[in-house]
Amino acid sequence: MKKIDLYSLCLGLILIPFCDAFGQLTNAAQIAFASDVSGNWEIYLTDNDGATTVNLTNSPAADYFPSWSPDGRQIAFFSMRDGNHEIYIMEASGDNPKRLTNHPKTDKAPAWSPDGKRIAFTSDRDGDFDVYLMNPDGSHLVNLTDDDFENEVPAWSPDGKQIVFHSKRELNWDIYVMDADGGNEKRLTHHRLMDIYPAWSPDGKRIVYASMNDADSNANFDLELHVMNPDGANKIRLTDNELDEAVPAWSPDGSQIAFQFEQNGRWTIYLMNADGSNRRELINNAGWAAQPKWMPLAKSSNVSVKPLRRKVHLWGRIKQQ
Ligand SMILES: [Ca+2]
Ligand SMILES: [Ca+2]
Ligand SMILES: [Ca+2]
Ligand SMILES: [Ca+2]
Repeated sequence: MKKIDLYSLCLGLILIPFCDAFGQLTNAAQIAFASDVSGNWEIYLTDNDGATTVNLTNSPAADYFPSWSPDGRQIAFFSMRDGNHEIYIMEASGDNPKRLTNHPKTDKAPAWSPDGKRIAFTSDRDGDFDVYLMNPDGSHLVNLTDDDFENEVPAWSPDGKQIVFHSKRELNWDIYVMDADGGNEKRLTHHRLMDIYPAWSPDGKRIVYASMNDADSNANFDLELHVMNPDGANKIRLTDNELDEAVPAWSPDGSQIAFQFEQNGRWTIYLMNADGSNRRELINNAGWAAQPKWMPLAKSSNVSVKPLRRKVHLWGRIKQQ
């Protein structure tokens, strides 16, 4: 059966939010994200036009924040399925989920290292949120930011030598960078409002992040996406509107950025070129959609992600009716 026939079959069930078809995604430009459209948060996979979407987690508990392994074969995420937020990994098909952390405090925001050997994440197990590292089997846990501040949402430099994160100090959030062993910490933003969710470009030359706009005459204070050099120089604003943009992620070739965009009081997912042009909608479903992460390009030509017999959502098709 051809793919188009599957779509036709599912379109007959247009009032049902998903269709239990045997569809599969192409191997190109897959984007993982989190959404609560089914009634609870799940990790989904979609292709580069958002038309076909597959639920990878299918767990009644909340599942958030996908992070690809560098070979594209696995996805780390965090979930409430065991009673509190813990870090898990699963195959990119959604199979074989494994819990890596086991602690009553919150463990969240995993980020797989470029060499695949470590997972950075955020935990408040030592009293405030710090950036930790562990192996992909949960062993060799290290607290990299053992201080009295809130340090959250680590992201790796593409060479694996540095980690960028956001931290709340002096009552506002700014972007910081440190070596991957926790040393040599440097502050990259000095802006009096919020600077959050940094992500390093695949060529290592730029960091994209969300910054709260204090320039609007109406004092709207919304978030805009910016890019800067890894030393904090050459800051450029990429978006300009009165709604929030946040949680940016680079495409593996560095040409595009996926991000969350606020619409009607909820998050949707948009794409744009890395210079801010050609802005377009990827996911706008009946719920919230957030935390887009592009599948890595490296080695992915050998990877076959075919979540057969999982529920295929057709929001994009429904949206076009
Ligand atoms: Ca879930
Ligand atoms: Ca925990
Ligand atoms: Ca700031
Ligand atoms: Ca904005």
